[in-house]
Amino acid sequence: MAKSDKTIDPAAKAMLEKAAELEITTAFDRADEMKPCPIGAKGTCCRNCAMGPCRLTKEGQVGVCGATVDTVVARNLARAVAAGSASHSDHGRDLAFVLHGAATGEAPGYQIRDEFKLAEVARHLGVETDGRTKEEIATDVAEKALAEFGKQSGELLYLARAPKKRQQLWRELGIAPRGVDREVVEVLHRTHAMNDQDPDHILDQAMRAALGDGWGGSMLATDITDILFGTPSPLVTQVNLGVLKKDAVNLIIHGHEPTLSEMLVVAVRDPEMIEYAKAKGSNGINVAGICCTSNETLMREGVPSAGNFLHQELAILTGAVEAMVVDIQCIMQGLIGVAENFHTKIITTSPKVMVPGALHMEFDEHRAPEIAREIVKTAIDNFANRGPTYIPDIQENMVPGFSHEYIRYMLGGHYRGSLRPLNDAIMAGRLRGVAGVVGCNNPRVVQDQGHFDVVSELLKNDVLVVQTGCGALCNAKYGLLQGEALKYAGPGLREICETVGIPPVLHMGACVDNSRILTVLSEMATEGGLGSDISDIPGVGIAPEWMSEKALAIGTYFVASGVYVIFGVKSPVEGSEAVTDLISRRWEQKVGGKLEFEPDLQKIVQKALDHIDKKRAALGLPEYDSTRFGQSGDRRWKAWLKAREEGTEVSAYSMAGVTVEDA
Ligand code: BF8
Repeated sequence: MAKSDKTIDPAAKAMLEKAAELEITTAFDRADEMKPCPIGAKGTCCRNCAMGPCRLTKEGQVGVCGATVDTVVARNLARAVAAGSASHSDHGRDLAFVLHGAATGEAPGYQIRDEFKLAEVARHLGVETDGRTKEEIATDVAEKALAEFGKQSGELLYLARAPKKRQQLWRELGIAPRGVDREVVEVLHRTHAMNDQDPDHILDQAMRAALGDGWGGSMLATDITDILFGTPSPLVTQVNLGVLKKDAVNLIIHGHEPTLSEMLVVAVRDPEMIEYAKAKGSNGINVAGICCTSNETLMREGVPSAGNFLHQELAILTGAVEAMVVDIQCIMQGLIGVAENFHTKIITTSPKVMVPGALHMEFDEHRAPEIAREIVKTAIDNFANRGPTYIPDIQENMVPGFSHEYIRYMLGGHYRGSLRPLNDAIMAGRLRGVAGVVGCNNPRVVQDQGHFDVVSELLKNDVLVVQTGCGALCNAKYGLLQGEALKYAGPGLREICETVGIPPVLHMGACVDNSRILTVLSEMATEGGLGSDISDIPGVGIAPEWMSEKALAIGTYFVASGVYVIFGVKSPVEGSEAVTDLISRRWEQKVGGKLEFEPDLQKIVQKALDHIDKKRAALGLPEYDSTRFGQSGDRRWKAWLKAREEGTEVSAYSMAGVTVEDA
């Protein structure tokens, strides 16, 4: 495959050509050179003790200990889910520590920005609010949150946010998580060599650990981030490599935790720092994000995004990046090799992540503003070392920031905010259903193709799409996260979007913010009209380009919450028919949700629509009919299209505060 065929993004295409010209390799090349191990790919390699590794390749073959292929495959999936759960949740724990420091004054520079959210979280965690200062409340909230990680018995407090029926099911099945950490530890214990050997039983514990992430660690991460930095609401910003500036110091923030990146944003906006940058010959400082740090900062601060996961090396190839500051997760070690060809400094900041060849400037929440300024100064001082630059002039507008609080607000204001209009639209058939399309890029498939094809096809079929993580950044690059994207929407969906004033794809945040989708689903299920549990809702979860263990954790907690989840790329359980059957069929009987792996994008869409229609039928809702709705709203639309065809001047119209020049 030609290099430029490995992505549908014109900016990425340009950078891959540049990489070829400079003879610099990236993940796109390494994916070609490194053929996946065929045994590991199917999940049939067991490396859990020194009697192996045992590679189970033949029918009926067992490991040295006697482990069957089904046990090995289940163990490997469970361990991946545990690793993903641990990653998100540990991120949540760190946020809780920062909240504690902000409340007690030990973390100067941080504030409690959202008191409403604090009060709401306090209520969920059983923290008294009457007559208390926000600092007192926040101290208790942080301590209660931290206790959720180490809790040994009972169940997580946030489980009460799920529909009652769902909570009951978790209890009956024995998969209601007791404590966030405990469930992860138990997966590791059970999957130690020669321990738990029943695939069903092993994977029940994987669901329990994943639920501890979704309804525990991740949900706490989301809530505490909102308390500290504000609950997102829509704003306008830009995405893709064109956001880098030729004449300014470019600082890229990459990773996940917003604690340092928020401080970096403050530092780069400091007039003293801007003056310093100008004194060094630049035209100021430009900060841009990559991956989930980008999602965090673009939806709260409007910081533009340089792109999604596979853009991290490409950004450095522009030669215009003075520093790439990383913290945790999704940070390719290959960054160092690419940066060696340029002046770019890779700066690690987390005590958990060191990268050989990087400059380590360790983050400490107790002196965050000072460290942030040191990092920004390091980037500025590096501007003088910049060589030739090549920044593709490609960027797109996007409207991020649809927190569940904002969704409720936009559907009825403060006086009657609820998800009622959303449920009504699904019940009437204006919306066929809802889909969460989330997750990564994976260089084993064409960058962004999966996200774009799946989402644009769902929109055409009147499915309202919410996105998080790199999937959201992906489709933002193609204009799907703004009003213009209504041209992709079916008539019913378009009518709803025009009425409410929203794009057809709603950006709901970073990967930890998939917990926001759980909250929306839970509220839809309890609002009335769409059954009484998440598994009743005509909706699906899709990760078309997944690559990370975190994605498997997310997928598993959605399944255990009752959602049909489809992953693209390939199946990590292909080596076991029994495990494939368990997660794709028997899990549905057990928890109402199921997990499938389907590399064919068209089949993903078809399966998603079939499932949505099946759920509509089960609820007794009218069969979806694309011709039934959208006529009144369409008139203006059709008049607009006709006027445009005739070459008549048509005025721009406004949606959600965004001026749309062309729709
Ligand atoms: O947590 S979508 S590539 S950046 S794992 Fe990573 Fe995947 Fe991006 Fe955010 Ni999520």
